[in-house]
Amino acid sequence: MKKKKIIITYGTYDMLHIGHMNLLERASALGDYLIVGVTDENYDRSRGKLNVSQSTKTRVKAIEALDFVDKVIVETHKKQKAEDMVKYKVDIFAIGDDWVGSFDYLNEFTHVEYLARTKGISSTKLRKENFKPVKLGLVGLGEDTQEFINESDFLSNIIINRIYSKNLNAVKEFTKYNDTVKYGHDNYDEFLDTSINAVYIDSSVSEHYIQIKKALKAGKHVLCETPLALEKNELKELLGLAKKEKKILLMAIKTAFLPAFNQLQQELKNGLIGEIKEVRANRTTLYREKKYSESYISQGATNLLSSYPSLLVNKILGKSKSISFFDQQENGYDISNTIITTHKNNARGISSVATGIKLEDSAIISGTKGYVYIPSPWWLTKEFYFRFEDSQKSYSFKYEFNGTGLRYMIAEFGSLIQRESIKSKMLTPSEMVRINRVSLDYSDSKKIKKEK
Ligand code: C2G
Repeated sequence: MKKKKIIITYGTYDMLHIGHMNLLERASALGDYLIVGVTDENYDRSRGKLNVSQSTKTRVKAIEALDFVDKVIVETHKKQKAEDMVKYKVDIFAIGDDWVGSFDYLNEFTHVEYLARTKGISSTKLRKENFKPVKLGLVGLGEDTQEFINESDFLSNIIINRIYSKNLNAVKEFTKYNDTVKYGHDNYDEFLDTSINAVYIDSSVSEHYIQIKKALKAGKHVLCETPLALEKNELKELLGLAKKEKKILLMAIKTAFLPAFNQLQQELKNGLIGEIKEVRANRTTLYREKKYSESYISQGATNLLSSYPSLLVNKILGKSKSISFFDQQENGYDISNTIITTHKNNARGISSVATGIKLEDSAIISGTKGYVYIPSPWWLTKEFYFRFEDSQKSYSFKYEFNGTGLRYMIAEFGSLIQRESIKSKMLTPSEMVRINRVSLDYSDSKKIKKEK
């Protein structure tokens, strides 16, 4: 029997349109069996496609429904195309001619064919016609505000034009010289009463709870720096409120949304390093050297930084059974803290955070057969290494990373709003509760010490 002629093609297929259909039909006509690789949203973000409006699941379903498509696979990483050519014994790799030259390297495995692209139609155009951009207001004016605005510029579905801060003079000064943010407020209720549909809160931690609560009640989606609340019942109340109002409440931990960080979690699932027994991660910033204000620094290293290592520990080891703190205090607040948690199967998490001492900001995930090393700063994950007893055997993973990392988080927030989905898979409400708990448990432990 003659072997079937196998064709493969790849794409995002956001808002499937006639241009995609024409290409798929033509690709299918080249052979007997058409495989379509649909890009996973995390992979799309890693290759700079930040504005995809539909989830991977929705896009896969749309392609699966097409008569001339025989098999749908999900594309998750750059090297996958070469792997797929061998795995599926592909005869022809077909792709639109906007990619001419880019995939010539695949000629080593198969025959590469570039097909004419349909003119006058694109996902970008359809997104513009079908989705209103998210109007985002900024709460708090600080050292990182401008960076947040700059990073949002890479997202076509986000518009930032308003800011609130208690400091009217600073707001006036900021809006006077800012190219995008033209409206300033020093009255929070008035700010919430405008046409914004979401807020990003980067104020002092003691203000978070009330600002989140008011924003949710006013029907706004919320992205907020950590911790979200400083009391256990407050956090529960906020999450309950978000659910009731059908609004997103997301912690602004940028690491959770980085393509490489998500890929690391995927890679760990293959069990290569055996049973995971320990996660070590540090996060230190000498804010004083970076000229941050004393009032900012006095919020304490645990409040300011612990969410990052806690994210890693929680993602890898899950819920903790116990928690202990080994802090160093100066002027009434913690300049460093080592947090040790115990977990199921006798696993442990060891994280150090500091604003007053500098540590190596790397992370190591250790298992019974090997470990993963993420170089400093691990929380801006760009690469990681699998290492074993046999030092000859090692694998490295490197990813593209653009800007300061914030854009991936803002992209997820914007996508959730547009997809009318209130939960992020990259940072779930129960993970947020566990991460926030570290700050709460630490402040409880200090209260107990004082009482004694
Ligand atoms: N396409 C087309 N005509 C259009 C728009 C797109 O023929 N007007 C083709 C593209 O050339 C591509 C396919 O439709 O072959 C999917 O396009 P996108 O969804 O934009 O995906 P893309 O970013 O091109 O994916 O691994 C992913 C691939 O490398 C490329």
